[in-house]
Order: sequence, then C-alpha cells, then structure tokens
Amino acid sequence: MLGGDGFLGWPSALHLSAVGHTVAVADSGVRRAYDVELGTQSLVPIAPLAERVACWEAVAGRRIEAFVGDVCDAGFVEAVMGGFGPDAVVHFAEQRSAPYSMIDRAHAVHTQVNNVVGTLNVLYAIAGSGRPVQLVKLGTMGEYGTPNIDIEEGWLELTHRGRHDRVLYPKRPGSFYHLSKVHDSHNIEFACRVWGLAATDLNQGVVYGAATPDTARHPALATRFDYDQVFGTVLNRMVAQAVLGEPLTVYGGGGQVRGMIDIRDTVACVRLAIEHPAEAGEYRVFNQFTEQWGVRQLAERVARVAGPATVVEELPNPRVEAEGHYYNAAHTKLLDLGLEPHPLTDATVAGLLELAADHRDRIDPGVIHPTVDWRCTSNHIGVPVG
Ligand code: NAD
Ligand code: USQ
Repeated sequence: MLGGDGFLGWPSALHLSAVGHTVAVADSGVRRAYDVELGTQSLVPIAPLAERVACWEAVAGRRIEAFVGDVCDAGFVEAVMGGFGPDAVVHFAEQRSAPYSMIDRAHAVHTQVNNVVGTLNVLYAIAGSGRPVQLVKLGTMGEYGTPNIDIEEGWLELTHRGRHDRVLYPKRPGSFYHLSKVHDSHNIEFACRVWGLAATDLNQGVVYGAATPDTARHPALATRFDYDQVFGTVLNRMVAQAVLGEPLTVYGGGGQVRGMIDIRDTVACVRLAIEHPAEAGEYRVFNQFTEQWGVRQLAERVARVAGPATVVEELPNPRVEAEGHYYNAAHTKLLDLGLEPHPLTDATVAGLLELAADHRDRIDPGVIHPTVDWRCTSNHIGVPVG
C-alpha cells in the first residue's frame, strides 16, 4: 500500500488487513509536511504511523509492516518490493490537491515530478520483479474533465471516417494535479502493452467521509479529515464551515457536477479491484464513484441538515472550470463486481457534522477561504482571491 499513511491509504490498509490480506504500507510522510508548510492540520487528530500500526496490532491482532521512504527513490521502491514480495501494489502515494498544484511553478513541478516519477518507479519495479504483481493505481474522474458527451470507463469505441478503433477516452483535466494523473494513466497503459503488466486505474471521484469501521475501532486508528482551502474536499469542507457557523462556499455558480464517493466505498472498491485482478497485459479503468452531485446541491444538502442558521455563499470561482455543463459518467464496473454503495444520506451528513463539532476547537477559520487563483501563476497562501 503505497501512500498508506494518507487519508485513503490508511483505511484501505486496515480494511485489507481486517479481511485477511497480509499488508505492508509505505509512505514518505510528505502529506504531514504539507500541513506544516500550509499552517494547517487534520480536523481529526491522527497518530504517527508507528503508533497507528502498533495500535492495529493491539486491537486487531494483525501486523502491518511499515516502510518509510519516497517512491521517487527507485532504490526504496525496489527494496520494498524485494523485502515484502507483494502480489499486488496499491498506489495512493501522490500529491493529490488540485489547488496545491496551482499555487505556482514550484508546486506544479513538485506535483508532476512526484506523481509521474513515483509511478514510473513503481512500473519499473513491478516489471523488473519478474513476478506477476498486479498494480492498482488511484487515478481520478477529473482526468476526463467535463466533456459534452457521455464519459466511459477509460476506453472509447470510436468510428472515424469509416474506420473503427478502441482508444483511451480523451482527457481534458482542470489542474496540473489532474494532468499528472493523465500522464500516469498513459504511462501505465504503455507498461501494460510493452511489459504485459496487469493494471487497474481507479478513476475515483471526490471522496467524503471521515471513518470506516476499522478506523473507528480506536482513536489512534483515525484517518485524517481535511477542511482547509488547499487539501479539503468540497463536502468535508462544507461540514467544517457549517460547524463554525461560516457560510458554505460555493465556487462560482455551483453548477459543477462531480462524481462523489463515501470513504467506506473507497476501501471496498480497492478490495474488489485486487480480489478480481486484471489479466496480464490488460490496462483497465474503473470509474470509482457512486453518485453525481452538483456543488450547489451538496451545499444545500449540508445546509438543510445543519439547520436554518447555515447559509450558502457563492464566491468568485478561484478555479477555471465549467460551472454549468453536461455530465453523465459510466460507473458500472465496480457495481458489477459487487460494490454495495453507501449513498449520501442526511444521516451521513449528520454524522460528519457531529464529528466536526466534536473537534470544533481544532478548526482554524484562517485556512478556509480560497487563496489559490488558477489564473495567477504565483499565488501566496494567505492572500484571499477577489
Ligand atoms: P493523501 O495526501 O491523504 O495521501 C497520500 C499519501 O501518499 C500521503 O500519506 C503522502 O505522504 C504519501 N505520498 C505522497 N507522495 C509520496 C511519495 N513520493 N513517496 C511516498 N509517499 C508519498 O491523499 P488521499 O486523499 O489519501 O489520496 C490518495 C490517492 O487517491 C491519491 O493518489 C489521490 O490522487 C487519489 N484520489 C483521492 C481523492 C480524494 O478525494 N481524496 C479522490 C480521487 C482520487
Ligand atoms: N468547490 C466549491 N467550494 C469549495 C471547494 C470546492 O465549490 O469550498 C468546488 C470546486 O470548484 C470543484 C468541486 O467543488 O468544482 C470539487 O472540488 P474539490 O476540491 O472537492 O475536488 P478536486 O479539486 O477535484 O479534488 C479532489 C481531490 C483529488 C481528486 C478529485 C476527484 O483532492 O485528489 O482527484 O477530488 S475528481 O474531482 O473527480 O477529479
């Protein structure tokens, strides 16, 4: 589990361990360093990695081996592969914030080098291992952008001037982060073609939620909850805003539609992918989300559950993105494998509001307002947009 100390990697490691897989996690700890750089912290306190794995062993009686290092260091990746000898590599270890990648040149370069080089090292390590190791890689729905046609799962059947082919679905992402995922996808598909690797690219939507049954077993097993303007994803941010009594920030008109998924479904999808592996030489894509939501619709849902004091505010959109558009994305492959989705219910929102209220004293209102402007090539964190 590369990136196994992160928001999604840690609960996924616990889930796979809980259902009987032998799991190791590898992580550089860079996500914790981004918090220091940005002057923020997870809303829910998170234990250091060593404490997390010790707690899991005490609570569940299952050992998770932890490797600390950078996947951009090819020697580290090879050492992990050699030392642990996995049948599957699940790769979460990337810089995953779109606003972070749009701060300035240095952050865009860091994002693309970190993500693309790390993934290349993983591909080489798998191919060089001489073993049939499957790769499950976290991609993103944002690779596709918002085309004016239906979105398929990775591939498009195309007839052009009377000839037919199956091509990778055209990509038109909306940030240098999302572009790094597109570059990864092309590199992975190429590695499958030339080296016969077996890979699943999980094009995941925006994740919400804070806990899984495994992370809930002990406070030291909790996963992170980001609400700040750089790493906070839209629903979790709005929950924190509601608890603070701040307006829920809808960027622009709020007609942006995104695929959304509950964190409990993320861990289930990762398990389904590894337990139903791709064939040798196969590059397959699963669109990993369960429901489509408009951003304003999300805000209205949170406001309704939080109560009449909660207001929704449209801010000038700091991003360059379509605010009213066609969106219809296929997402049947994981359902066909048996995914049983958790829909976004009032009870889910209420549970998140309760959790955020429990940690209200850790919410810093100073990190909520967006200050990264897509139109600007050199943003300063802390300077409001508009
Ligand atoms: P996260 O930042 O919480 O976790 C990523 C982990 O990878 C961190 O612990 C970080 O320290 C580690 N990492 C990053 N670069 C590394 C490197 N070079 N070497 C070793 N470790 C490194 O992010 P997350 O929300 O858990 O996302 C995990 C993956 O899922 C990412 O690839 C992300 O793009 C993808 N994804 C996330 C979401 C979401 O809403 N959170 C949605 C779609 C896709
Ligand atoms: N948005 C608001 N108000 C906010 C925050 C966001 O209106 O306060 C809007 C954004 O403008 C955007 C949408 O909500 O239209 C989603 O933004 P987000 O920050 O929740 O998600 P995004 O930047 O797309 O990135 C997140 C994860 C990333 C993952 C991606 C999945 O950080 O790792 O790849 O979701 S997807 O969006 O499907 O590409």
